[in-house]
Amino acid sequence: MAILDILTYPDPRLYKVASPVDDVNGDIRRLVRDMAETMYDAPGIGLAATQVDVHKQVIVMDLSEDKSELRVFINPRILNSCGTQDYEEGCLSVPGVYDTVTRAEKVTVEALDEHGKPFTLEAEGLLAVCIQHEIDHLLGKVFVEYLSSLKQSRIKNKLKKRQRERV
Ligand code: GNR
Ligand code: NI
Repeated sequence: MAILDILTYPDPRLYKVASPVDDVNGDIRRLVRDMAETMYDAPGIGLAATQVDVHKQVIVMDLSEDKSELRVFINPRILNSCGTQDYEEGCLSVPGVYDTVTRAEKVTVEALDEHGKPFTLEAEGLLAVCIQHEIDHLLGKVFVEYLSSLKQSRIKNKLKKRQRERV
């Protein structure tokens, strides 16, 4: 197992579009395990492979309090969505920034699990928010892109300044 480095916005690698996984093999299962360890260590409730600079359609998520409900989504597709909800989002790639995003209230998602087995899940509330947030990462999109351009440039400047100070 390994804890992977998480890319920080506005790293250009966060804008890459992930490719579908064509074979859910041992390498993918190792990636899933490392991503889960990285997510729990951060700690966060979700992580997309894009955030660890692997541009494959792999997501891990766990909304439980005790790390007991790991969910894996490989090649996820939203089949249906309805309604809207506002949620104050954060992102491990945008540390210290929280802001409200409007997304669908309910989504039906189809994906493969870590054994390559297809499943369909109907999600609402925070689970639906998290699925949409992670699928956006696979499409090269970070949640701050839903905010005003003024807020986006302030966030970019803040994070760039912080990175300069850390080196
Ligand atoms: O840990 C996370 N918390 C969170 C809170 C509200 C909405 C979305 C998220 S996902 C985030 C982890 C992350 O950055 N995943 O990409
Ligand atoms: Ni994120």
